[in-house]
Order: sequence, then structure tokens, then C-alpha cells
Amino acid sequence: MPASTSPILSRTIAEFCLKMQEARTYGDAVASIRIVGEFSAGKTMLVRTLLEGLAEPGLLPHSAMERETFLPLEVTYGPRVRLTVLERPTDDSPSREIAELCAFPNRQEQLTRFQRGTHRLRLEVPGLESRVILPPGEDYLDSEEPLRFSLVDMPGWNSGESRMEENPQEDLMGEWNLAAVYVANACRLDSALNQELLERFCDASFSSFPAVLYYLITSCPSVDRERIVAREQKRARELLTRVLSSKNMDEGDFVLVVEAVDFEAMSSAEKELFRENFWCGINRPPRRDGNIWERLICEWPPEWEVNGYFSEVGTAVERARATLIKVKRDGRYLARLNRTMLLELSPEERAKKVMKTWLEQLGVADAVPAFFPATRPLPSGHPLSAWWSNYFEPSLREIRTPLETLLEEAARAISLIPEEADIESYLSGCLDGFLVRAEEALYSSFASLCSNLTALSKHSPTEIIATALTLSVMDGKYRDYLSQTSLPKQTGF
Ligand SMILES: Nc1nc2c(ncn2[C@@H]2O[C@H](COP(=O)(O)OP(=O)(O)O)[C@@H](O)[C@H]2O)c(=O)[nH]1
Ligand SMILES: [Mg+2]
Repeated sequence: MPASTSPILSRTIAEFCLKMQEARTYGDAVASIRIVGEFSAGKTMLVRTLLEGLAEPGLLPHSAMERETFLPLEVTYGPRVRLTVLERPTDDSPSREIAELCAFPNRQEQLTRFQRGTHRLRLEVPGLESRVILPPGEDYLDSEEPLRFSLVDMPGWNSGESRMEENPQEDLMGEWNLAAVYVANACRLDSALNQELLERFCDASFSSFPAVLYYLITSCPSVDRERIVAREQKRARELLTRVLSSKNMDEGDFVLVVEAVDFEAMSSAEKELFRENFWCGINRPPRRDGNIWERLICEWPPEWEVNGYFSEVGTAVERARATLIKVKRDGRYLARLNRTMLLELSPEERAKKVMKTWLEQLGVADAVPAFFPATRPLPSGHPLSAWWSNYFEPSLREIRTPLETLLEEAARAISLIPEEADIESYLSGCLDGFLVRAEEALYSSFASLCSNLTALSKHSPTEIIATALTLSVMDGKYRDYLSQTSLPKQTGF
């Protein structure tokens, strides 16, 4: 292995995660959650806050620049972060990917390259998986598989990009809402436009119940929050009651949530809390239908199974260590050799006798066993392939080779014992260096990782793999630390 192990581990574990993610694809739900509001209300700021840390900043929509959002932006789950342009005129039309973008297009690019009403942007983010996957039956599609839905950052209503005049209801709220999010700036709550928007928001049609109407007030100083939220809660509740009674709908099926924030004044911890509250507020707490990784790993074909091999390797390390401590007994390679028995023997007979005595000392019958199982390349396509071939296999070779070399050298040295020599000093001269290297290898942090794997055999396959990866990261960090210091190269976790 090269001097620096941690970068290899970061890369190969990332590759494992990507391959695991790629195994998870979902169809598109028709239903979505639209984020609506007037121009400059803070819709994009909301999306940016929700995605903070989950995607590269360059792929996030722009906030703070005038009239940036021109096309609707669908934010959903995908196995890797991707920003694409779709041809998707309506919510229920199939989407056709036109291009993948490497940066969020500014307004001018959006205007010149794409068509309003036909094109949408889509940002796929792996970290949203627990939030935007609908279990079978929650969408209009009769899908038996889970589907992904989108949060849709809509162009500001009065931004000149809204298609309100053409089709007011469709454009503002759409027909297939899982929940609705309405954003308004605290300074503009009483504007005629916001009043009209709030009314339309309360008139949204929903695809699942209880339906959540989430009303977010931005740029709201903390001192005013309680008062403003109470006032807007009352105002929106009255509107909602009116709308629902005109449609003969039951108010109990609707949940109105009013929140007030100032994004610019939030600390990271407050943003984290806001995100959690937001997803729970719109009825999307993290999905708790079992561990997704657990399910995926359980579906692995039998030839992908690695835990049996882990366990064999762990046992091999233990056995090899047990043998290694017998290579010398009381500081001697041949503690029980009766020299008088060697007198009169031919060189071959002497070598044979010495070998037999040494093997007895090691506690093996007639030959040194192969301690380690045969190397096992993983089948192509295995999610652990990169980690395996760049880290696990080379590391395993590093701990087994010194022991194998020691044993080979011992056999060679014994077969060539010179007649006149003091056998013990001869063997010391031949083997001490190899013995030290074998000890270093079998008590290295990687060897400790392997011996820990045996103890995990009663755990689930996912737990074993997760532990192996975690221990490998610790091993990598420790090795890198060792390579920068002059500490003796022996440890155990
Ligand atoms: N101080 C403060 N500024 C905000 C807040 N929300 C949005 N803004 C600012 O308001 C402007 C418009 O926000 P943006 O998210 O682009 O609005 P959109 O048109 O609704 O998408 C930007 O300059 C934001 O930085 C907030 O809570 N506090
Ligand atoms: Mg915007």
C-alpha cells in the first residue's frame, strides 16, 4: 500500500456508496410539493437552506440575484448530485432529459437556452432519499414500487415568468399536491398580491390527506415572530375555512402550519433544526420503513456475500498469531533440541530431525498449514470491488506475506544448516529479521481489524459491512499517522 491510506479509503468507500445508491432508482410521482409565493419572497432561499451541505453550491439555485428563477426547479432524490434540464410541460407528462448542466444557469442562460412552459430544471440529490420517496399507493399512479416526488421551486408569481394569466389554477398550485408551501416576506404580508396568493394557496387541491398547507414567513425579526405568526395563522385559517366550506370539505383533513424565520440570521444549528421541522411540518418525517441499506444488502446475490470470508480471515489472523508466538520458545528457535541426537546423522537426516523438532514446537504435525484462505476476487459489479481490490486485498497480502516468508525462510535455513555451526545462533542470524517483520504484520492495525471481524459474525450482514468500513477508516488514519511519526508499528484497536 502507498504511504497514504486514507485517500484510497475515501475514494473506495465513496465508490461503494455510489454503487449502492445506483442500485436504487425510482420512478417519478405525478404529485409534488410546490413552493409558491411572490417574486423575492424567499422561495429559493428556502430551497438553498434545505439543500445546504447536500449538493455542491454551484448546482444550487441562485438567491439574492434579481429575478433569477425563470424555470421551475424540481428538487428530488437521485443516486448522485445532478442538475439537468427536462422537457416536461405539465406535472403528469413524462419527463425527457435534454441536458446535464455543470452549474446552475443564470437568468440570461435560462432565457436564451430554454423555453418557459416546456422546460424545467431538475436537481437530484442523494441526501433527500429519506424525505422524497413515496411508498406504493401514495401517488395517483398505481405503482407497486416506491416513487420519488419533487419539491418544486416555482418562478415568482409576479416575476413576469408566471403563466398565471394563461391557466391560473394549474400554474400556481397545480393539481397534484402532496402538500403546499407558500412563502411570503414579513414586510409584504398585507400586499394585495400576497392576499390573492394566500387565497389560491388555501384553494389548492391535494392528492393525499391530511393535507398540509405550510405557510413560511421570511425576513421576520425574532421579536415580531410570535405576534406575526398568530395573526397570519388566524388570517389563513379563516380563509381556509371559507374555501373549504364552499367546497363542502372537512376542515379536519387540512393542517395549517405557519412558521416565521429570518434565514440570514440563522446559525448552522438553527438551520438544522429548521430543516427537520420543515420536513416534519410538511408531513415528511424521515422514512421509517426499514433500513434501505439493510434491504439492499439482503438482496445481494449469494456470490456477493463477503461475511463468511471476513470471518475466515479473522480466524486465520488468530491462528497465525497463536503459531507465531511459538516460533521461538524461551527465546530459542529450538528450545527442545537434544543435540546429542544429531551426532552421527547425515546432513539430510539432521535437517529432517531439526525440522520435526521445530514443527513440534509450533504445534503442527508434519507441515506448516496455510493459515490464510485463498484470495477471493469479488465478482465484477460488486459494490465493494474498489475497496476490496485497492485496500482489503493488498492489506491482507501485507499481513500474510511476512509470515509466509518467515516460514519459507525457516524451512530453507533448516535444510542448509552448516555442520559446524551453533544451530541456535545460525537460525537467529537467518530468521530474526523475518520474525520481527512477521510480528509487526500480524499485530498491525489492519490485522487487528481482521481479528475484530470474527467477533461480528452474529450481527447482520449490513452491520458487518458497516463495521468493516468504519474500522478500515480508523486503520487508514492510524497508518497515515504512523507513517508520519517514528512510533513502533504495532497496535490494536
Ligand atoms: N434577511 C433575509 N433575507 C432573505 C430571507 N429570505 C430571502 N431573503 C433575501 O431575499 C431575496 C430574494 O430571495 P429569493 O430566495 O431569491 O426569493 P424568491 O424570488 O422567492 O426565490 C434574496 O436577496 C435573499 O437573500 C430572510 O429570511 N432574511
Ligand atoms: Mg426564486
